[in-house]
Amino acid sequence: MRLSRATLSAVPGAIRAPRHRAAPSIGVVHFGPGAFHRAHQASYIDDLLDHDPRWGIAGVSLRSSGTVEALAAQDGLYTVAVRDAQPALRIIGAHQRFLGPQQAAETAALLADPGVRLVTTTVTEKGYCLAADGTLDLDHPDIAHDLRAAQPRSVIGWIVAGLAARRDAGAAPFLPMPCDNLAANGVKLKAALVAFARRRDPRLADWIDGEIAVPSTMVDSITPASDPQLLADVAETLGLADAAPVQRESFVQWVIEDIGGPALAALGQAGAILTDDVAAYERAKLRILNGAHSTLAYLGLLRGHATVFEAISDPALSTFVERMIAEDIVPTIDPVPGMDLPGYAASVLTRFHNPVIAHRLEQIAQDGSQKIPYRLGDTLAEALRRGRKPRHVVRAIAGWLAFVIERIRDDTGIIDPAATALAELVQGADVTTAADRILSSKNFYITDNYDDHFAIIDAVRLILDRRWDDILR
Ligand code: CS2
Repeated sequence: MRLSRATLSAVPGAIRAPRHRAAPSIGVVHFGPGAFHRAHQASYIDDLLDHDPRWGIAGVSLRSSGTVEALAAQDGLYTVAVRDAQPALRIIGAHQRFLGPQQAAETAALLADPGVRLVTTTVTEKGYCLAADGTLDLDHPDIAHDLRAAQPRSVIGWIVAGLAARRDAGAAPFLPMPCDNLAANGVKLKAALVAFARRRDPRLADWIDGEIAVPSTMVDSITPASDPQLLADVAETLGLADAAPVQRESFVQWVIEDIGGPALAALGQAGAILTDDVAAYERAKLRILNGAHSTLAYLGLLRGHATVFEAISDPALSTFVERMIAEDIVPTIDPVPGMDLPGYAASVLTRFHNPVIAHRLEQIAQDGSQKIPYRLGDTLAEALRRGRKPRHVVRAIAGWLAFVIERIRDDTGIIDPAATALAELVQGADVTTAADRILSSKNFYITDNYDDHFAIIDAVRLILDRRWDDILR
């Protein structure tokens, strides 16, 4: 038997499930209903729906229809497995619909519907189609397509189309809110929307610029990709088959720039932190947690580890990461009152030591060209401004380059939107030249400081020679 509204009563009573809830209406359209959104944001909204039925979610996938079809077949229900010291399962019923790339007319109708007051996105860093300087890449194939075509392909094209429909109908706009790991994600999304609209309709661009506020957010919960073991564990405990469960740690955090309005008030009631200074939270999370994650991913894979738990249990690597956080990262973040950065850093390391979560380093290693600038590059730049020498961060960035160069040279390949461009720079070049070319390319902004540039290249050579005593000291 498969999980669905009809079989919900068969779910063991001890498992939290949306059993006696008034039918929610759709108040949120979410682009990118992958594992992270379903484990994180949907948990908050699921809590909210217990007492406020206005915020049901329509999940829209712009790329693939597989998971969306599986979820539609389960009436939108799925399991979140919390994998931690106290494991628990929970059935989420926050989604009223799941739409795939073929259902563009339905997506357009929802965006035009004034009942939809919030449009959120988890499309990963690359989904915003930004150039290395953080502004919209007008040459990006999806953006070029959306500037010509009536039916958008990119999330930028969709949000602008939705806002245009509201304006044309004289209806109140929705609130666009990005939920990906980019620094100042609200500022970047807003600028991208305005830049896109500017090319199509300058008056629309002025209207978006003047009328639409886009809050920045910080999202956090470790969410490994679903795997066959998860499906088996869930089926056994539930007594029902779930084709689309997700897993996460118990820790969840959602910090939102408080720009007011009903959607944020509702999310605040559901446990999101509303603040005037989201940037401090973003910086701390991106640079400490994600910076350490990427460091463990590249250096860990090069040292033969497969998961975060394995990598952080490697004493040399874990000491290196601890020192990187304490000596390079924490001193370059200005905390806000009440923020305890060393305490936060310690809690992040404890979370990495979770033995019941198998978070694959290969998953974290994906899309490095999009992640490294926010996670490690910003610390490098900030250290330079403060006259500090962040020697661990230099080596961590070198870890990414060493990983890229080795994978391209031995033909195992990398998963990255810039994989082809990176391969062109690496092929036929020695290590020094390959690293130098990547660091010098305008497509991959890491640093424009001469000393850091060459220090990174030296470290790449040491890593590829497996001179670990020199690198991890
Ligand atoms: C990870 C993040 O895959 C990755 O790159 O660093 O997904 C990380 O697990 C989350 O940001 C934690 O909130």
